[in-house]
This record gives sequence, C-alpha cells and structure tokens, in this order.
Amino acid sequence: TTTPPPEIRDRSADLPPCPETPPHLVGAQPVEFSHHIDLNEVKRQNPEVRDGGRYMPKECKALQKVALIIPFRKREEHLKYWLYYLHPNLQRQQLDYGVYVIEQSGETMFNRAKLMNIGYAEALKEYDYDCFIFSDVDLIPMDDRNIYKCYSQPRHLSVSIDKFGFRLPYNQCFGGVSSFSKEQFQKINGFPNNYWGWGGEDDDLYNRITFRGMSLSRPDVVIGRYRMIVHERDQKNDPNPERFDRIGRTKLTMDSDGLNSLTYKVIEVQKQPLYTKVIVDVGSPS
Ligand code: UDH
Ligand code: NGS
Repeated sequence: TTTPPPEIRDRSADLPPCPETPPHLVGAQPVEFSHHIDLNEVKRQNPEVRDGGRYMPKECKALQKVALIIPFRKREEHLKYWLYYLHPNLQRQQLDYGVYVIEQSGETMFNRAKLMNIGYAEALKEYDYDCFIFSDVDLIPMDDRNIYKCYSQPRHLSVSIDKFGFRLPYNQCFGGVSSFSKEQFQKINGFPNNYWGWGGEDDDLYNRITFRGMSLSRPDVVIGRYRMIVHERDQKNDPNPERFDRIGRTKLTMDSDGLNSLTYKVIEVQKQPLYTKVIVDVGSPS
C-alpha cells in the first residue's frame, strides 16, 4: 500500500472531531453600530482566517462544512460590521466555513432569493460544503450560542430581532438568517428565482419546507437575539406587487422554479481577505 504524501492528505483527517458544544463560547455579547470599522484591523484581529474568508479549526475536525451566503448590493458599511462581528463568532463555533458575498450587478430590481441560489451553486464549485447559512447583511447575532450550523430540520436563526421588540413578527416568519443542510436545500429545490423586489420570497421558502414534510427548527428567544442595522429602503427593492399571488402558488411552482431552473452569469470572483465576493448578472424578470 502507498500512503499519500503529507501535502495532499486532508490536514484535519487525523484530528479528533470537535465537541458537540464548542468549549470557548462567550454567550451574550454587546453589539452596536456606532464605531468605524477598518477591515485591515479586522483582518489583523482574525489572523487565522484565510483569503476568501475561509477558516477551519486546527485543534479538531469541524463537525460541519458551512458556506455563509450573503445577498448584496451597495451595503459596504453593513458588510464591515457583519465581518467584524461574525468572524470571531464562527471561529469560536469551531466551524469549517467560508463567507460568500453574492453581489447583484447593475441597477435592475433586486432579487434576494436568486442571489441565495447562486451562492449555493458557487460555493459548491469551490468546496464540499454540507451546510448553507443564508444571511441578510444587516443582521448581527447577539449571542454566540446561536450556532451557525445545520440541524435535523431547516432552521430559522434570526427569531428575536430588536426591530420587532425581540419577538417573532408572525409564526411562519422565515426571513433574515436561515440554515439548510445540502439535502434539505435540494429537497425543496432551493429558493424561487422569480421574486423581484422586496417581500414574500422567504414565505415561499417556508411553504416549500412544509410541502416537503419538513418543519422549522429555531433557537429560543434569548439565544436567538439579533440587532438589525437601521437603514432606509434601498433603491430598486420596492415591495413586489406579485408577492401575495406568488406565495399562494408555491405548491404549483416549486418543482419547476428553483435550483433546477437557475441561470445566471458570473462577472467576477474576488478573493478578498475576509470574504469571497461573487459579482453576478442575475438577468431580468421572465
Ligand atoms: N440587499 C442589499 N442591497 C439592496 C437590497 C437588499 O444588499 O439594495 C440585501 C441585504 O443583504 C439585505 C437583504 O438583501 O439585508 C434584505 O433586504 P432589506 O434589508 O431591504 O430587507 P428588510 O426587510 O428591509 O430588512 C426592508 C426595507 C425597510 C425600510 C424601512 C424604512 N424605515
Ligand atoms: C412579510 C413579508 C416577508 C418579510 C416580513 C418581515 O410581510 O417577506 O414581512 O419584513 N411577506 C410578504 O410581504 C408576503 S420586515 O419587517 O423585516 O421588513 O420578511
């Protein structure tokens, strides 16, 4: 028998598995958005994060390989806070992770859901991720016990946001931050690609989960606390007048609209020190 040379062996293969409960979590932490963030400084504070925003614990073999997908256009300041707060958390959570910022190019109507599908597809081209976290850029967890991993059911992580008085606005609410294993995400055919503008795409996703016989898992309202960065409505993200009709038809559309019908063009992939940016042309409403 031949042993592969060390440079091509998986460096984590000989490590013990990481513990189910990460040992260095700190629990509740203050989150505020008044100070200026310098990304060079954030990079220095997170020396083990590699280019493209990749990290893998060196003390143990991570239990999950997690891709974090952020839909993005013109929110540079919010992204800085996200990177500043999330990188330390994710490392304490002992995840093997990568951060993907999926930027919609051009000035057409924003399509959050399609950017999520693109992030899923692009992350899988790079690494064998088994878990996907879909996160708005403006939501920062206030407690690192809210672990950014996948669970036995699709998970809604942002259950308790300051903007809503730390309560769920409605029971089926699934917006903000969610997690899916690769199998769970494939089972629902991903997000719908045809929600242009604001609203409803997260409700469609909730419908998909229930139509596939799954349920939601959630952290409790203390661990699931978040701060949202206050902002005005973006240009080209007006409420979508079709959203109510569309969420009434999920059962009919979900098998033909999703991962299996996803088309887009990658314009550029940038390996930044703290994240991978994928700039894409998402096309226009069909
Ligand atoms: N996003 C961008 N750029 C845009 C639009 C959306 O990056 O131009 C991303 C970003 O990750 C954001 C997410 O899509 O967090 C969701 O969009 P959103 O923040 O507009 O949605 P939200 O429901 O706010 O948080 C709706 C507008 C509220 C206006 C309130 C005015 N007082
Ligand atoms: C619902 C929207 C969701 C949205 C949620 C919270 O009404 O997409 O409000 O919105 N559904 C429809 O419009 C059908 S928020 O207050 O965070 O802007 O996520």
